[in-house]
Amino acid sequence: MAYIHLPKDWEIPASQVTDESIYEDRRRFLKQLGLGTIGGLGFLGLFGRDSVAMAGINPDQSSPYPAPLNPDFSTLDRPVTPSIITSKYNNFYEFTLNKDVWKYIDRFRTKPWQIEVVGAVENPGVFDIDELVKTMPLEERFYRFRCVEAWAMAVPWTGFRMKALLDQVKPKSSATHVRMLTFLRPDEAPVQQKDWFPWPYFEALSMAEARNELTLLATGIYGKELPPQHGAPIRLVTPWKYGYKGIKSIVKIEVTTSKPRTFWNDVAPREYSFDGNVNPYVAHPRWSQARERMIDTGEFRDTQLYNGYSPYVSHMYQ
Ligand SMILES: Nc1nc2c(c(=O)[nH]1)N[C@H]1C(S)=C(S)[C@@H](COP(=O)(O)O)O[C@H]1N2
Ligand SMILES: [Mo]
Repeated sequence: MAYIHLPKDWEIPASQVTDESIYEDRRRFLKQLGLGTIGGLGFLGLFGRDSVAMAGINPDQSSPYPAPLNPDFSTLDRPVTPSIITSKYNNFYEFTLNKDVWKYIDRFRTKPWQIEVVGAVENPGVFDIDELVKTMPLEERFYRFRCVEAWAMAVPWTGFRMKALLDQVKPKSSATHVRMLTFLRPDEAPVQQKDWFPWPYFEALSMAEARNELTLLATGIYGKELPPQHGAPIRLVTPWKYGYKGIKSIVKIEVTTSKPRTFWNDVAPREYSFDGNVNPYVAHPRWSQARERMIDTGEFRDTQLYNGYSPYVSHMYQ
């Protein structure tokens, strides 16, 4: 596992770099939502500088950001990881096998972007991302995030439930799974010029997982549009699963009538299961999954079954 070397000033906890105006803006935002100071003000101190954007009501009415915070997902058991850390510590193998994806992302064009939704559905279609963010019910949620490599973070995603999109295209009764595909553009993504992996990256969920309350198609993070290294313009977020299930920069969603294969399970089946559910009791063949390391503070925490999301997901695995 790689270590990250952080400049000294990044080591200041977000709670100490958050200034008064952010508290005030955030408080006003919550009030306008009719949420008052839900969750107490404690968690507000956990925001980084980027929360200035997410805190105020955006005067640009045409922007969908910041989206309303979902009160059911407004607090976590750990501080939000500052964006300056998470935007420079990414897995996006199309660009590099190291974490410094941000250095290799300049050629990647994420606008315009369309996503095709096809397969066993009544209403297949091609959706423009600009349209989707205007028409889908965008919301903000704080989620824990756990990579199979045993590092962890906590981030505010903005997106909509995958269920909302599925309800529009209407899966047929024969539908069992949802398969998702990333772009294939070797000109823009240098590692796609290599045959080390079966590009493009592909992932899948069961229909129940796809429709689960927690499953988001994210278009934003920290109250803004996703930056390219996080999988712009649209990526999957399934917080009870290891990060590799969260396919980035999706171009196609296919509703299927049998269980699809998945990228990492094809590449190394002993190391990466189809399910990819976070589980402290099932070790990776090369390391324990009992603990996780927060990427900002370096603090170790006990891994939680389903990453702490059992109440939402355990019924799917009985
Ligand atoms: N297309 C694509 N999606 C991907 C990956 C990738 O290499 N390519 N890496 C996965 C892994 S292993 C992780 S941990 C997360 C990382 O998401 P983040 O960089 O936004 O933290 O993206 C996932 N989605
Ligand atoms: Mo990962």
